[in-house]
Order: sequence, then C-alpha cells, then structure tokens
Amino acid sequence: MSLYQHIGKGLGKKIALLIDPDKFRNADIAALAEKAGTDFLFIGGSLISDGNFHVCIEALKKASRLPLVIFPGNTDQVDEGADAILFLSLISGRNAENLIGKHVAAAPALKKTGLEIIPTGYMLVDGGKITSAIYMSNTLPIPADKPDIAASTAIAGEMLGLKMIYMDTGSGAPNHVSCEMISEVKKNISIPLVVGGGIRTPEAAVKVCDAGADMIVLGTIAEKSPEMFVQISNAIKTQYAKN
Ligand code: 1GP
Repeated sequence: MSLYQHIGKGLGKKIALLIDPDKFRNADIAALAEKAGTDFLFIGGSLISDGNFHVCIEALKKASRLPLVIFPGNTDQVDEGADAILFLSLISGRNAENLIGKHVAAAPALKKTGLEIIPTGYMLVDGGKITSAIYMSNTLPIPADKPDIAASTAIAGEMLGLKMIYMDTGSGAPNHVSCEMISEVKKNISIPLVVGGGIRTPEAAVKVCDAGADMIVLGTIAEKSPEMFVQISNAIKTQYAKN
C-alpha cells in the first residue's frame, strides 16, 4: 500500500511530526514519536540555513521505522533516503513559481528517484502572524475569516487532480486554522485533508480533527515540549479508533 493510501485509509486520524533540519539536534524525537503512535515523519523547511538535510534524513531513518515524507520548502529538498515527497502546489497564492515553476525544475530529477510523489494542494491561511512559509513564498495567505475562499480554493485543487489538501497557518503561528474553515473545506472535497500550524494542545488537536482534518501536523510543540507532543498524540489516538 502506498503512503498516500495509508493517509486516507480507515476512520482513525493520522499524526505527522514535522522535523525542521535547522532545529534538528538528534533523532530521539523520532523514536519517541514512533512509541507515541505517530504515523509519519515530515521533514523540510521554508529555508534551511545551517541544517544538513541529508544527514537528518539518515539519522531519522536509523532511529525509527516511521515513513519519512519530504515537505519541501524548495527544489533542493529532494533526497532518496526518504520514502515520499509532498509535491506541493501553493494554490492559495498567485506566485507562478510556487504553483508550477519549481515543479518543472524539479520534475526530471524527481522522476529518477524512487520517491512516492503525493500531489498536494498547499493552502496558507492567516494564523495571526507572518510565518516563514508566508514570507518565503511571497504570497498572501487566505484570510482566517474567509472559509468560502478556502473551500473554493480546495475544490479547484481537487478538480485540477491534486490528491490531498494541506491547510497550514505556518510553523509557529499563534493560531491554527479555524474549525469553521476546516469543516467548510472538508465538506466540499473528497480527498484527504491535512491541517497544520499552531496546534499546541490536546484540546486544539481534537477540535481540529473533529472539524474534519484527516491528519494533523505538529512541529513547534514537539521542539518545545516533547512531553506535550506525546500528550497530544495520546489524546488523538485515544479519541479516534484506528482501523
Ligand atoms: C508547519 O504545519 C506545520 O508547516 C507545523 O506547524 O510548527 O506550528 O506545529 P507548527
């Protein structure tokens, strides 16, 4: 079964732990995540300045058996040591480079790798501050109080053939995507919905999942408090039967 099929399979909600190579110190968090029932490791960053992408991937692969998915911030974040890559088209923005330009540049090399390609409609949503993803992509996020714009964007993404929608307020955002926006998007699409950015408590994670997220992405909270990350994972795994 492909990783993509695994994301959409069953009623259980999925959890991905996002590793930022710039903040990576050791792979202990990957082993902890595996024990806590995390489903995927994501790796990537809007800008990698001093982290070593390849070294991180090797260390994470050694430390756990979790599937490793690249969540690329740029075309240089391609590495065959991972299992899959989110082929992200930033459909909330109007920057041609992030909609199709970088994809054309990366496609020939990507085709030669064994990576599973997961075509993903990536939507940045205002989460209360300008995050690195918003700044680096040079795009405007969808206003937090416009679920109709989010839904229309996601519908268009599905109609274009994208296989997954990822709504994100960006790493370290004060707010996660609102439940109203998540449920509006969810009821309008039939592909899996991933939600990330600003999820820091078990209560928030459960609310986001109840609203319709099939998978949540946690990053900052795991860097700041691995204990809280485990609590969130436990809350999700207890609340939703996995099958
Ligand atoms: C960012 O969705 C991820 O792209 C995770 O966000 O770091 O705020 O958890 P946080």
